Amino acid sequence: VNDPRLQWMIDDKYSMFIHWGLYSQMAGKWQDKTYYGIGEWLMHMAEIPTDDYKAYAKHFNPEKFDADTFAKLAKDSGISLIVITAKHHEGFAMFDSAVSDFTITKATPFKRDPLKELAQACKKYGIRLGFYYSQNFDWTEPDAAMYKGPNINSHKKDFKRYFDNKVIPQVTELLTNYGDISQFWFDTPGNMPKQYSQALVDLVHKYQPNCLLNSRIGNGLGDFSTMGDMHIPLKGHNGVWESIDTTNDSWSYAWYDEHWKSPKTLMQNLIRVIARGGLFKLNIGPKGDGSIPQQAVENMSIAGQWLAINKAA
Ligand code: FUL
Repeated sequence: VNDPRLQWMIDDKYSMFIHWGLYSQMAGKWQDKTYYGIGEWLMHMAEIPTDDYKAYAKHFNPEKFDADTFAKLAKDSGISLIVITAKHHEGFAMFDSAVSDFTITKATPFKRDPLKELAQACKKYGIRLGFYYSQNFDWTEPDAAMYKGPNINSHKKDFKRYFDNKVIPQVTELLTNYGDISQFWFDTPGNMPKQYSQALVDLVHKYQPNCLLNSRIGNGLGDFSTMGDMHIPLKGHNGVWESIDTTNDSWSYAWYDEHWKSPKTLMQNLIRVIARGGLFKLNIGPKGDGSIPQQAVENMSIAGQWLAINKAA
């Protein structure tokens, strides 16, 4: 590798992904109707009006959330990095943010900042922390990509306004209030112009020069490549690359998704990725109450056991 900052990732090979947000509480269901697909896309699939979606935050009270459980699961699974959704396409901040009221600290009865608690737990267990942030899609912001709310036809989109007033300040908060951040995982850049991807690179480098960026920052930037969702390239890929997979079908928790991958399937995926020179990121979707489905826990640690044996050999 040319960039020595990437060495720890290459050595570790295995990381944990967590999809957790307001959608986890909805669990794939809106007004008694189930929308099959991926849980975190519920707002889009069910065409939930922005105001109704935002108002739902008062039902989100993940009292079973225990940051130590996640850090310990990582440790026990031989994982050195946890990347958690700070803001997904739904636009909801899972952290305390000064520039939005649509946050877990202000809009829910829970009021706590789970990312702060996770940062502390990670520190305690010696686990690295990373954040997922949806920079281009934000379904609650009229100026962001893919907004479908009221007045969508009469609204004159100004992406820069959304970017300057929400993305830059929130990413800054995430880079300055949570200690060392090892990875910033951006997503779905679509046609976002290069100046925005570059602004994010610069911002991350300014505050956390060792923080690594994935290719979904867009426009050919980023320190390593993330393959398409659940894709394992037949012949590997150039440079440092990762495959992302999940323990069942959906990334976030959905009540109907009992399609847990068998240990054998997960093991095969992991081995294919590692053998082709890649890194493996495996996702779990905690429930709306903050607890982790037991199968997800088991799948996470099984893959880690194999890796531990083979790294030692
Ligand atoms: C995708 C997103 O749209 C999904 O919701 C999920 O976060 C996955 C890891 O990336 O492209």
